[in-house]
Amino acid sequence: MRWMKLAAMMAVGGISAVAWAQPGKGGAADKLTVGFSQVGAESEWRTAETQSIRGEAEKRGAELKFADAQGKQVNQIKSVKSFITQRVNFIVIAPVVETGWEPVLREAKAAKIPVILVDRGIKLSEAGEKEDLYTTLIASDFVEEGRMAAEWLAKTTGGEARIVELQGTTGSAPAIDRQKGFAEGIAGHPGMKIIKTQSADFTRAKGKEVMQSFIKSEGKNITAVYAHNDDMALGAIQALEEAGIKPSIDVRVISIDAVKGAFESMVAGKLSATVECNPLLGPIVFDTIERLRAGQTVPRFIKQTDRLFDQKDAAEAIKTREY
Ligand code: GZL
Repeated sequence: MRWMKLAAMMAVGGISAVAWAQPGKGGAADKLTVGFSQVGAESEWRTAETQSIRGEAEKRGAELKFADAQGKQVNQIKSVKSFITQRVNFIVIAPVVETGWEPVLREAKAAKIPVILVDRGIKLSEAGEKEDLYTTLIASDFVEEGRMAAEWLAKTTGGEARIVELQGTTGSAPAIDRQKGFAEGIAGHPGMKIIKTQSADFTRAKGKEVMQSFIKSEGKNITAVYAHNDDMALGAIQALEEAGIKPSIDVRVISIDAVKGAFESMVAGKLSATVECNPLLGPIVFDTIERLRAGQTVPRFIKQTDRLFDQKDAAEAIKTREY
């Protein structure tokens, strides 16, 4: 069929095209089937992303086979294998961790099913990098998000802060890169030190628990909290308040995601600032699929733009937030 021949002709390097046949019964007129392997439901952000992708599939009349991995890569790999067996047209993966993907991506490639990574990237071996194992990554730049958080904290503290850090899921791209970006951002400020850092797995409950342990060991020594997502920050705020410490006044709290709960907390004068990481990726995921089906090429990395919000602009911004 036309778009398949077009795709085959678009033999390009550097940017991605679907240069192989699409499985499924027949032409582009067939109902599009997409297998989506989702990390889980660990945060407000994750829920918003799932709703966006599900909603867009419905809007476009595509069949979405959805698999929630409950935070386990083994479940994601099982789901991807099942999508291959079911001969879906495209596979979309939000990879819970960066490594361990090459074997199953090779199976998808052998089955001629294009893979789109959404919201988190992966690390491939040198050989893997050359095998064109996924078509594109649609995500934010987490290193940039970490830098933005650090720069805001440096500016508002005059470069003096004793920081405790709540890391996201160990081995995940956002945890690795947000830690990297923040460290780079404070490197130029000798008065800014990370005095404790630990994973709280992107959840509110763990964020509270780890923050309680930080308060126990560091107490009044803490002047700032950097959380890799809002859910952990909101848990940390609960721990601060229960210890009689005023969030944002005694201890500044900065995080990433910019979910509704974060805005409510900033309006209440508790969370100090948050860097947006847009989870509403459904439209761009399906636009990208349509471009590939039409034989067009897409960039290897489709970067989402982010911005920082703090208490100054929270009351106004909350009125128009979509997630
Ligand atoms: C970011 C995403 C992260 C969010 C967390 O793209 O992978 O995972 O920042 C979520 O809230 O759990």
